Amino acid sequence: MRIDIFTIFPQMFESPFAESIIKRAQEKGLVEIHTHNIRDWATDRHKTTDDTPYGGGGGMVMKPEPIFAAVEAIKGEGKCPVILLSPQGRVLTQRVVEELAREEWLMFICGRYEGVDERVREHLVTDEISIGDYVLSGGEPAAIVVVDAIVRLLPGALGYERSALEDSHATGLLEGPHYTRPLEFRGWRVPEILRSGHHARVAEWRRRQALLRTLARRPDLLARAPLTAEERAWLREQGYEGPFAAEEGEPDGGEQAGAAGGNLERPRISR
Ligand code: 9D3
Repeated sequence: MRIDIFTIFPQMFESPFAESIIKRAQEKGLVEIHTHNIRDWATDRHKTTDDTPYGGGGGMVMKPEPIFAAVEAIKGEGKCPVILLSPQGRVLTQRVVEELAREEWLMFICGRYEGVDERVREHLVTDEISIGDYVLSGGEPAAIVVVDAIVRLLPGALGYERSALEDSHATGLLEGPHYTRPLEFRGWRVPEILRSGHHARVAEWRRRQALLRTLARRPDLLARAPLTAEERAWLREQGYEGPFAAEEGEPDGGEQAGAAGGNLERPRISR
């Protein structure tokens, strides 16, 4: 995969991309990441990338010419999604990440100030993504988040780390507790079941812990998680009163699947 990022702060990407999984994925040739300074395509003496908004109202807007010039110079006759990171974009989910991870070439434009000239959105951008409902100072931290989530899904990117298939968001549930040595720390002991050696019972305990934690913290996820009939019944006993998704093989929606989230498909397993 090739990723091009357009920004007025290319240095913001240096250390995040020079560590851990993203670093190794680049070394292995799984992804090639290029950052471009939009300012390099500004043509005036002061390398201006922003200007005051027509109609007034304070703040600054990113000018269209340097952004078009930068993206067109790199794109050439090629074709690829051109994604604007913006608070008005569709909200990033693991499903969106999986969709983007299937592309061969992606471009990201990072906005700053109050936003970018609308003609960039209308005539250059093919997709717009937000990473959630909170205010960032620009698109750069969002681009780092999106690239991180994509790169770890590229085949071969995860070494001995847990596979992407086991991700909590692939099971549709939060993860339960994890423990390592020492067996006793400040008087707090590791649950006995984990030392029992009964693999099936350990697996069942972990699944129950995941269900309990999801019920306590993110009950909205239970509406979409793939759950067995037994698990649903058990969750009802634990006090869950919300909807469930269809079971494997069931014709449709179970009891009003997705009514809470509006997302009717269950989380996809990536290959
Ligand atoms: C002061 C201007 N804001 C009114 C509240 C609008 C605004 C414009 C630009 C707010 C934030 C930004 C900069 N943010 C991004 O470019 C951004 C972002 C975000 O703020 N939250 C979540 N995802 C993203 S993706 C890009």
